[in-house]
Amino acid sequence: MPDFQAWASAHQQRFEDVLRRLLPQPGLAPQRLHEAMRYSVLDGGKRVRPLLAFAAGELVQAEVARVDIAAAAVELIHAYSLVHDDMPCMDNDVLRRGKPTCHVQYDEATALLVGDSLQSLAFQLLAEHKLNDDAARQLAMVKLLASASGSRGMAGGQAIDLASVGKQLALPELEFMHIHKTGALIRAAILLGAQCGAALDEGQVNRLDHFGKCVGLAFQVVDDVLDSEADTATLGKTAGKDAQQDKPTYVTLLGVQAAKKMARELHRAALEALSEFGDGARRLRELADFIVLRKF
Ligand code: GRG
Repeated sequence: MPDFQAWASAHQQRFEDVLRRLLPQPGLAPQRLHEAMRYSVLDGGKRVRPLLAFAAGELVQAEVARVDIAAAAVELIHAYSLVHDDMPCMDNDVLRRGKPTCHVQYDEATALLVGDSLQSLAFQLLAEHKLNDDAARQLAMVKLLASASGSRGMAGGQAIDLASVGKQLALPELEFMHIHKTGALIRAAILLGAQCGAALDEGQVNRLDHFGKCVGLAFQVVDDVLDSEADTATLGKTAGKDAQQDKPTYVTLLGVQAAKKMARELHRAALEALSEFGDGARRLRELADFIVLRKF
């Protein structure tokens, strides 16, 4: 069995080709929009959400070609959220994944349309490809991604985030925001990967979802720590942005040491949620380790 690094980079490389194939091809009209969509999705990013989907797919012996589509749908939603988040009306950033942000490289109207089009493409993929022999389970996947990305999920979390600038949030409020803004899509990636294979019982789905909730929050706590400690070159995005924008974070609320302790506790709880799954959950466990120990 390959070690985690070999497993992850094999998937990342294969998945890059999957995305290249699924995105509108260069030269297809409208050319500038399609070029900007490819610019925003390809050649960058850790692909954490797709890797979580692949790991969950392994747990249920799903066909990789099916998980590829589910993972691509999640990654397109993620890419759209980054493009819109970077725009002047939101976070107003110029650097993403080590490159100029979409609205800087192209223009604001194009960035808006890139996000819109990536979101539509994500749902088109889920509707167009066979992901499960049971049509009702496939329909449930469409609903899952819609609620994870919409106003009761990621977009809602973003709305709370924008409203919280300059405010002092209590820990439960900060947690509520991140469970939606970052956590909802991470949970969806895991559950969508698992929906491509053999059905899990209700208890197993709940444990997997709890794992997703813990790693989703841990991801954000680590993101806050990195924003305060790492440099721009390492992150590929502007470091220190949270403090600069007077945004409440786990670091501003708890301090760096307590935030790191919280990440360790979430890591432990995530692994605990997988304790009954046996060796099939090996890659999920390794991804939880990666998310908490990552340096970028
Ligand atoms: C615009 C509807 C809408 C939502 C935006 C996800 C999000 C909501 C904004 C991103 C801003 C941000 C820095 C969030 C913190 C955590 C996070 C999602 C970081 C970026 O994800 P990574 O680290 O990025 O997985 P890569 O580039 O590796 O894919």
